[in-house]
Amino acid sequence: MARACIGLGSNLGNGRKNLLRAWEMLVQEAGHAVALSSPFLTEPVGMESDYLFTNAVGLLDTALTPAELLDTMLAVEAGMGRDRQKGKDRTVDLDLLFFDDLVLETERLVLPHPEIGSRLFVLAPLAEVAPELVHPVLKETATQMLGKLNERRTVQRISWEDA
Ligand code: PH2
Ligand code: MG
Ligand code: MG
Repeated sequence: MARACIGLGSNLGNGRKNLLRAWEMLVQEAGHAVALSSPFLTEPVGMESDYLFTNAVGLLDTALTPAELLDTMLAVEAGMGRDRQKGKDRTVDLDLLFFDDLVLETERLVLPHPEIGSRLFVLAPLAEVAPELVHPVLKETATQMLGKLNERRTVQRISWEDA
C-alpha cells in the first residue's frame, strides 16, 4: 500500500459537487480514502478565466502503481467530461502531488508534482489535511512551505456542507 496525495480543482459548473463526485469515483477505483481537505475558493493562476476555482487535497491509500493511479485519475476526468486542452476551464482536474516519498521523472509523470511549493491553491488545503507531510525533495513540511510562500493572492476556505 502507498499513500497518494491528490490535488483536485474545478472551475466549471458546481465546483464542490464536481470535486466530491470525482473524489468518490477515484476512491472507488483506486483504494481507501484517508482524508479530504475543506474546499477552497481560489483565483485562477497562470490562465485567463472569468471563473474562480474550487480546490481541495485528498489523501488516498492505494495498491495501484503511480502509472495505474494516473490512468485512473485520467479516466475519472474523462468520465466527468474534462476537456484536456491546456489553459481551458475544466469540470475537474486531478493532479498527483505525492506518492509516498517517491521521486520520479518520466515523460508522463513527475513526482512530487513540480509546482507544489509555489501554489497557494495546493498548499492551503495540503497544510490543512497533512501539515507534517515532508516534501521529499525540498525537505520541508506542508506547513513550512505554506509559511514561505510570498503570495499576495488569497484563498477562501469554505465548507462541503450543502454542496
Ligand atoms: N490549475 C491550473 C492552473 N491554474 N488555478 C487555480 N486557482 N486552481 C487550479 O487548480 C489551477 C489554477 C492547471 O491545472
Ligand atoms: Mg492542475
Ligand atoms: Mg492536471
